[in-house]
Amino acid sequence: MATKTDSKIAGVAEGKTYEGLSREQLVEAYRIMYTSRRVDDREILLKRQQKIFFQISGAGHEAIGVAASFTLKPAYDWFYPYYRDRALCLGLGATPYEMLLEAVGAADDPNSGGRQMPSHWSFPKLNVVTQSSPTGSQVLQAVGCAEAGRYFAAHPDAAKRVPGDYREFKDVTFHGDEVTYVSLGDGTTSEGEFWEGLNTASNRKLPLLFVIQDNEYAISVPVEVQTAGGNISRLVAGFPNFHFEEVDGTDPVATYAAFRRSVAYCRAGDGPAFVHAHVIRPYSHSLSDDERLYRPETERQQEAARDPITRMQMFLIREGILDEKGINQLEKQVEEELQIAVDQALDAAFPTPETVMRYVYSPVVDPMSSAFETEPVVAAGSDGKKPVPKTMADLINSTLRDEMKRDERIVMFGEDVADCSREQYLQEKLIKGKGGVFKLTSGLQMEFGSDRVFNSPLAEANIVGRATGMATRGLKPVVEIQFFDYIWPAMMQLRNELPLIRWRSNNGYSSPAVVRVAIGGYLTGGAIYHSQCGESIFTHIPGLRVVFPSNALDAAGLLRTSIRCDDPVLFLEHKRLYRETFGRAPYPGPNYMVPFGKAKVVQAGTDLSVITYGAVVPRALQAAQRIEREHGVKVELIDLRCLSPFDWEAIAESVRKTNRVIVAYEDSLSWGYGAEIAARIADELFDELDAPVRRVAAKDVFVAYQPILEDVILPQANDLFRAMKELAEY
Ligand SMILES: Cc1ncc(C[n+]2csc(CCOP(=O)(O)OP(=O)(O)O)c2C)c(N)n1
Ligand SMILES: [Mg+2]
Repeated sequence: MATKTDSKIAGVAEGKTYEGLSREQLVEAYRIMYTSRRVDDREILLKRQQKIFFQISGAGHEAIGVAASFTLKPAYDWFYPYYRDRALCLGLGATPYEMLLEAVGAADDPNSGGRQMPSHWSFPKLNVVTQSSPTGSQVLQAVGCAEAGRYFAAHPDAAKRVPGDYREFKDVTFHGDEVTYVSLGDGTTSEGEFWEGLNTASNRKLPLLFVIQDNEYAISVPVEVQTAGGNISRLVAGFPNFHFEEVDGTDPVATYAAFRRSVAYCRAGDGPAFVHAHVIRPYSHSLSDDERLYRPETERQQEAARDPITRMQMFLIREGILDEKGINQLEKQVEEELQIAVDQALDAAFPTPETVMRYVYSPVVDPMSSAFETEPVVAAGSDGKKPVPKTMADLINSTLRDEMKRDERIVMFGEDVADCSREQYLQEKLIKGKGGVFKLTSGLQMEFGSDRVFNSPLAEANIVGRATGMATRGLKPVVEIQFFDYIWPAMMQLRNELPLIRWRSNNGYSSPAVVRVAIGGYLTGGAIYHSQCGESIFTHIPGLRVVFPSNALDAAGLLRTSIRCDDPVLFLEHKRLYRETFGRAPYPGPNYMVPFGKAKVVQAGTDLSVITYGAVVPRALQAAQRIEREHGVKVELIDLRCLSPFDWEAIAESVRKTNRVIVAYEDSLSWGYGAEIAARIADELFDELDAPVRRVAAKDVFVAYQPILEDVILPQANDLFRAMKELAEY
């Protein structure tokens, strides 16, 4: 518990306690609540003076923060708060100055270095984890955080620092009885991710404390519109393993009691707890909102009567804990301290423009460096025979196995990735086990156990959100999205969370998880929802590495780099290439790595360049061989392998040599990945070109089921051949 003992307040009487709170603690509670309210008031003034640029307050929610901070431990428990949690952060030990630094956008803002709006908390020294603006996206990360704590408690050796990969730079701390706090508003309980979080917390009996701060409004939308029946407690009551509390969250003593019981339940390992606290929202939603437009004066007045600050004041006086003089003295002290903090914050230096790109990626591990470039070491086959070339699926499976052996922080989950969730069937050897719909994780649960390889619910946000929370704690989740076509429920996490953890916290946190995804078409019958590409949607996200190998050897090398590096990676595995004859290779050994951003020249040539990747590589190769045979045109075929970062140097070098270039990709033509490459060639290599830049890609339509239609929609070797011929003749 964070308490200040330095100041003696007049009129504090000893003796009686209130739900276990001493009179000193109650004075301290009031100090935190009052400070919180006054920081809001000062920020509102600063916003009106245009010295800060946004304001959202914790007004009305202060008692919750005090109760939570008095029952949880900073730098021991973990915190996924939301923007109304100012009093919580103050109670844990953050200072008004540190908060005001975020409001002014200062370089030294400990939350984000001037990158996030005010009240977007991140205090690494307290275990308050970087928060974003999307409502509810913190819930599944908090689930992952709680799971990570449990995992490290069961595998303490995994927490060790190990030189040579991301582990060298990640301090892992954990406690066997730690609790993870996650809070959200009443409106946010309408988000699907909230329900996914409840489901997993309940099912896994996680030490996760859900706190619903119910001020009855989500901006202007009242709670009865959000929540069936108007009360979230009634709706969640059926979740097993929970301890539930519903409390008047404007009453610090009652709220404290509810938290004390809830935290004890979580800490004992009995399961998650759910505190539903009824609060008020006296200052409109934010400074951009005027609630008088949708709430009549009568309703606002009724609410004001429950203001936790005045209630607490009256309580202290009534109980003889502080007299009026004591209250005035405390408030004066807070004002004086706050004034100093405001003056200091207004004097703080701003971040300089050249820092904007800092911490998009890890500043300590460079996956493009030569440290990630190793030679294959191929063991002889049995009886000294030549080693057998293996499929991409085989080599991915072997790479995962060897990395799991090497690094105990790796956990794997996703839909169907386990061999068998009902372990006894495995133990009794009644079944062979599944290990993924494409069998890429086959045998891993059997070898490494069910706490390292397990099935997730059928919920993609759940997979990526939990992975993000786990990786923030230092685990290395290597999770699977079964089909690229179904990645979209995870889009909030993939666009707004996972790749942003480091940058938005100014390197306070990082989340280097690996998301493996089965992608692509050419399946004959894959149809609309088992054939999609769409990689450019993800290469458009700063902070995310995107890899797309075309053959077994590259898949092994790039997957190992993905796992050992310190950035989040989207690892795209083409389903059609999993078991293709093209591109098989013997296993290149347990340390084979390919650096990111290095293309491969599949075939050297002098007449025209084809820049491509994935399943178009074998098709382009076929076309290139034919055009050389039939027309003597020598094509230089470049496989990018890694899409973000991509190897611009290799492209430029090739175009300078051939002066003609085709950019080919499987995704639909318009706005596709190749559009960026083509634009950059036109921009930077215009003088080198003897012909226009050409693109060969799918039609601007989804992939149809009937093979005749699929063939005409996706780019084929014949399309590439035609384009090569035209361009060579141009
Ligand atoms: C996913 C998402 N949708 C919409 C918004 C815009 N928005 C910000 S806060 C908010 C209302 C949140 O209400 P509630 O969960 O009740 O929390 P409160 O602000 O009342 O404490 C909305 C709609 C957002 N930030 N994120
Ligand atoms: Mg609300």
